[in-house]
Amino acid sequence: MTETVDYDALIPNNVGLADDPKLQRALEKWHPGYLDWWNSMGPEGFQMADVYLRTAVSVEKEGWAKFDYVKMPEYRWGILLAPAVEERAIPCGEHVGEPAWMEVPGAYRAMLRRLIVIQGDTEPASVEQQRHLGSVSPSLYDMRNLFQVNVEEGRHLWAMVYLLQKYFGRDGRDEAHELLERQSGSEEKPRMLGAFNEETPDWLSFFMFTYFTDRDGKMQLEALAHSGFDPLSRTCRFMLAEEAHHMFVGYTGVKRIVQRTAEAMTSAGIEDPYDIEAVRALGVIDLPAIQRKTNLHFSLTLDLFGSEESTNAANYFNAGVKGRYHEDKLQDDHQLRNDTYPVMKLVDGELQLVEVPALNALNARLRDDFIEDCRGGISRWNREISSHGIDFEITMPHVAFNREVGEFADLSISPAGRVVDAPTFEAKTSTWLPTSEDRAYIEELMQPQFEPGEFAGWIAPPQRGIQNKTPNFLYVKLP
Ligand code: BYC
Ligand code: FE
Ligand code: FE
Repeated sequence: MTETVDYDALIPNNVGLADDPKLQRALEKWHPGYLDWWNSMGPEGFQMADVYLRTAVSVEKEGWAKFDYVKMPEYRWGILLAPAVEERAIPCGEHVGEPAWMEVPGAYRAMLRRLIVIQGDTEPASVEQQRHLGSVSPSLYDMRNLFQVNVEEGRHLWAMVYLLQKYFGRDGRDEAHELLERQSGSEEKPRMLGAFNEETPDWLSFFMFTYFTDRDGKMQLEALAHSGFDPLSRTCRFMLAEEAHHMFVGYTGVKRIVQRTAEAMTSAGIEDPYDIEAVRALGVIDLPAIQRKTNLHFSLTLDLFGSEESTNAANYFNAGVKGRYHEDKLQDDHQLRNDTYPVMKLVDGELQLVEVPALNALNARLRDDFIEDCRGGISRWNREISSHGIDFEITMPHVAFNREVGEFADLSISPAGRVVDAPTFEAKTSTWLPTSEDRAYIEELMQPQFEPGEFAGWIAPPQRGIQNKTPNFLYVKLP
């Protein structure tokens, strides 16, 4: 016998859940499977810990950032939509200016379902990828941030499942079920997009992932926030508010690592960042290894934008189901019928920009917007390094480096953007991408530090804690 759950109380929502018995029934069916998934695939070993988490209980200013101790399986995964914009119009494509859809338009049902499923699939995937990291946290502060990210990605899954169950009938319920069946890295039922089947083996990878890959989340959500399907738009707008913290975790995480490395080098009198043996003897992560991780996570994330030229993307835009980044701020006809956009391609053995119809180049465009958005944090990492008098710069590799999707998938391109042959690429891989030695060394560093206010030796403490608490606040009470 199943217990009756008061879903309206359990799930903070602003979607009128109490008055929607059909949706309640669908959630009642899905919820136990979600909890099973969370308990078996979510943060391993800490389900009983009391974690100082932010919980969104409403979208109002006072409501969306309530902090308290909570055991993760009891987190209140809300279904929250950003406030409706009155008389909102479809922002792009052939229906531009028409009233936004409150229901799924029949003609675009398959398209919307697919986009929502792909978005939904990434959310639990990231939780699966990060499930082993808690046990090697460099501090309770970092552990709390990891779990905050995890519960919010869980909530993002709820957000997509809400849309599927509310608007897509039986198919939607089937898709909601499948979202709990696929598994990151699985042979038989992998997650849908490449990067979400990769491992996140250590905390440097976690920070790179939240800096780069969560930023793909930001870009895609921003584009979907301009959907003509209003419930999707409102859902994504609220998710974006949470995404900022995920990227903050990544940005500050890498910054604290390079800070610690630079400090340690300076106090030991090591000037050469490439004196790997000497740097590693200090128990910190050498800057070239950090560059290799950057190269890896950046290139994996670029693949998430799909092919540079895509008729799928053109169809999404034409239909008005997915906009561009900052669609509302762009000054053009929002239809792109006669426009072109420069896309990088290999022409006569050289990488060159080629003008192509703008409608077909929307994936390339969003990817370019992403690359711009990555710059700020990286230059602040570099300022941190140079402030310690160390001569080293972390750079974004060329867009064509190490790609498996799109234009450059079959090419061998160096991080500097030079076309090389396959054997050269092979021979250089160990300077361009993380090696097994890097992995073994970093793994060795991943020792738990669970004393309040203490931090592992390879990462500097944060400048301040979460929600005006100090870094030594008891962010996680271990059972
Ligand atoms: N891996 O026409 P194309 C996030 C497939 S992250 C495997 O270029 P399209 C988060 C593609 O499906 C944001 N397959 O594709 C971050 C297509 O297959 P079919 C997630 C790939 O559709 C951190 C074929 O190749 N949200 O939220 O224009 C933590 C042809 O490609 C990949 C979204 O992505 C790949 N990387 O573009 C937690 C938004 N790339 O049709 C969460 C929704 C492409 O031939 N998704 N393929 O079977 C989309 O807008 C689009 O689906 C994509 C792909 C931009 C992903
Ligand atoms: Fe997310
Ligand atoms: Fe995220």
